[in-house]
Amino acid sequence: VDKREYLMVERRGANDCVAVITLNRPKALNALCDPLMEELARTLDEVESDDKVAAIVITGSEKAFAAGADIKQMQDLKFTKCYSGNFLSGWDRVSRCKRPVIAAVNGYALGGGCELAMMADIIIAGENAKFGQPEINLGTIPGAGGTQRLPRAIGKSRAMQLCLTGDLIDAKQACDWGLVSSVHPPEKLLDEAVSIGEKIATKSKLIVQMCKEAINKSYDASLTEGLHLEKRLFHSTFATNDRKEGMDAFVEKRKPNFTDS
Ligand code: CO8
Repeated sequence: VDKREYLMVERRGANDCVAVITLNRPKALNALCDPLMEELARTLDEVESDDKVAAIVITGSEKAFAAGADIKQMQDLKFTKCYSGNFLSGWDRVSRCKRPVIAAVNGYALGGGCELAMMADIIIAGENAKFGQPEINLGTIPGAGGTQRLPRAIGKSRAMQLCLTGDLIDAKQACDWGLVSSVHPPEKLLDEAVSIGEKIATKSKLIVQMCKEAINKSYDASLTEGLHLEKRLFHSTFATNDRKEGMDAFVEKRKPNFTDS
């Protein structure tokens, strides 16, 4: 395990194909301060440039995935500095990963923590997880996608209710509402995330990247635009060796041997 200032990095799964990044700022329940987010961004640059890595897991502790942006860091911040310094502009690095990102959420995922989880491609939760956008209690609003990604995930009425009341929901509710894809005993959560990553690692990285790009487009494009991109990416798969290999292997009743090309 490579221990850094605010996080730990390790390789898990067959052939070290899954990079696990564990947020590690226990004294502040993994509150997201600028140096932590900068370290996360640098770490993502690093793991993404490693060809062995097919998927990335981001997790926290059993008590907290992340309890939000660092309130102490924001306490005395003024509008002028926020605006002119473009506060939080680099926080969306996770949403720009080319490899699939799985957020494994135990404990609190609040405010910026919930937003960080929503930047991942897949969220799975421990039974003890709690999600919410409590910014309203602090006299502010979500600033890293909560007002945009949450309604897309769970619908307008539920997102409004969470953001306007600041109420938290538990893992079961989050799963029923479609924010997370599955719920697990807390101690088994990381293994489950790694095994999803391992399964993805058996596919072609190139085609996985295209599929992820197409699905993410559904988040912010019109249906016509999204369908157009999907069709173009689908067509593009026919320019790859892996598409030919996948179909050959099916017809020859054998396992495909993808080369990410
Ligand atoms: N920021 C800074 N410190 C925090 C934060 C936080 N968000 N959350 C917890 N801490 C600190 C506490 O101050 C405490 O430190 P200390 O021991 O020095 O007093 C320590 O972590 C432990 O916390 P608690 O004693 O409060 O632990 P409890 O188990 O009693 O309570 C809670 C846990 C319920 C999670 C509680 O800590 C809490 O309510 N935290 C704040 C949750 C919150 O409001 N989050 C939203 C923050 S605002 C935000 O995220 C804005 C997003 C804007 C964009 C962000 C871009 C990503």
